[in-house]
Amino acid sequence: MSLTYIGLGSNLGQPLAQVRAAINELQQIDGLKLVAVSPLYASSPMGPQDQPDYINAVAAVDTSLPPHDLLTKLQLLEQQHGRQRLRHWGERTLDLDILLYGQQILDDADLTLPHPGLTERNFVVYPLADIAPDIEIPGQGPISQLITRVPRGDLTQVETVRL
Ligand code: ROI
Repeated sequence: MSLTYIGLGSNLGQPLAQVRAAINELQQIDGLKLVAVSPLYASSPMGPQDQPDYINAVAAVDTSLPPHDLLTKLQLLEQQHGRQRLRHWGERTLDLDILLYGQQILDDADLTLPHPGLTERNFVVYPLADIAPDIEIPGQGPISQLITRVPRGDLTQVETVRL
């Protein structure tokens, strides 16, 4: 089993409901056990500003699925949410990103681990630190260090999640 972290994001079609539903659906995936979920946050868009605010969270899952199998399952879940991606760095119904897969470093056509955006995104770094305050990001250092370089900005906690 590998401890992995998944980033959740939505800014279309009732984002709060999308993310809540996705958390429940993650628990239905065979070979995956949800270990922890950060609070849900509202965040202003990174990228074009003429799009709605996002709801973001990070989930910790223990999984027996290899990285690419996990990716396939997550992409299926995105599609079940009628995933729309209207433009590059634009709005989306549901985005599920593998942020970290154990301490694995990987870079191929489909998957880069750790996730390349991880270290500069407030909506990833803060929720990750909520549930993994002692984690070491492979090639980057401890999260406690990273967080000092990423301003919290207008990231706002919306609700906590009970498992
Ligand atoms: N901005 C925020 N705040 N949250 C996201 O999840 C998010 N996802 C993206 C881009 C378009 C980069 N901006 C985002 O993919």
